[in-house]
Amino acid sequence: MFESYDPRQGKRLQIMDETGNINVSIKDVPLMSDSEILIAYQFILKARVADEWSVSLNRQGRLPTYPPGKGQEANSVGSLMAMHKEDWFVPAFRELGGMLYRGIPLSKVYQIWLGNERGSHFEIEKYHTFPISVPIASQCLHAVGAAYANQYLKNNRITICFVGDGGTSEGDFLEALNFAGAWNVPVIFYIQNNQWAISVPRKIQTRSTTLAEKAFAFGFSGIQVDGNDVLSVFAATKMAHEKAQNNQGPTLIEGYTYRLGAHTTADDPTIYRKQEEVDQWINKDPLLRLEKYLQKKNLIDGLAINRLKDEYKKEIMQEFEIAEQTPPHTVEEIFAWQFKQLPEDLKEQMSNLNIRLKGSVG
Ligand SMILES: Cc1ncc(C[n+]2csc(CCOP(=O)(O)OP(=O)(O)O)c2C)c(N)n1
Repeated sequence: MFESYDPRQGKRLQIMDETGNINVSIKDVPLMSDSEILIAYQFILKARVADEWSVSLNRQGRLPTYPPGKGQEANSVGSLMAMHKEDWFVPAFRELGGMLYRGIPLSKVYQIWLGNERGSHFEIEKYHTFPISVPIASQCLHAVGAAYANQYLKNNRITICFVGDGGTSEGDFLEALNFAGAWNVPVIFYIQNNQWAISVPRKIQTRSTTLAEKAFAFGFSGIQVDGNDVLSVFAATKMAHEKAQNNQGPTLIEGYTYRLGAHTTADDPTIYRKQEEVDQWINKDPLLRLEKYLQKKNLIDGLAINRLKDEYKKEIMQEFEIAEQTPPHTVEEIFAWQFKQLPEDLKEQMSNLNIRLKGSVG
């Protein structure tokens, strides 16, 4: 089923365009129902409101750092909606919408950006989600490990792993794809190609025409989708999921999208990119096209949108306050949650850190 959308032939899947119109000639992919589209809209909106508040909290001096995901939300929301609850979700750090869809408390995400390691500690078996991963592409190897374990356990769980376009140049990404192909494990790699890796544009990141086509070198299929179209994201992930469940191995999905905001709140993108480029992408906003579609179908109106925004704002502030009031992590907690049994070298590092910190206090 991926043959009709081969990225090497310049194909990119788009089901809903920028004006909110659905291409009815596309019949060979799974489509979202209107009630699913409404759910997707709500989570994208929630992530958008949280994003805007987070930048404002940073400017107020209450949140030291934050990586905005504005404009990219359809990628993680649409793909997570196509996965099952018990499948594994391995995020990078720009998948807020997907984390909200999974039900992970926003306070956990805020703890991370407040520098509190407790944000990495949540009920992993309840949410089937790995902690946020900042070391670029390192999570791809963890995801293949998880998928390998699931293959061994024959539990039919699929793993989805997120990475950025810059991450595709990392050795970890390439090693992960190689192992995934060689072992034929049930994993989906989802690249959020937001066109920029901080100030490095996608066009100089690699000579490949698309990122999706890299999959073929590792022996599995890749597909490029309009990452601002939640229906395409959902359809591609659903097909990849079915393929993995049928033991047909990994898939690489490239969500073609754009980071409308800064890389993080410490970045100033006006130094390296032109406003005209940003303006072009504002017209392709995933939220606006859904709004147009839902309004045309009388499934939402301005009043309901404002009501949702108010409700989300209240919840977001409550969650932020929980995170803000969380006591700082202890030295032990920095080491506590990665291994079931702490390896000897990390035990030594922990005790050295304790000695050093006591020394600097005394
Ligand atoms: C291994 C590693 N090297 C460098 C960094 C610093 N760094 C943080 S984000 C980033 C760019 C990542 O770009 P991309 O993969 O496209 O993801 P995006 O930030 O655009 O979501 C870099 C180099 C890091 N976190 N980890």
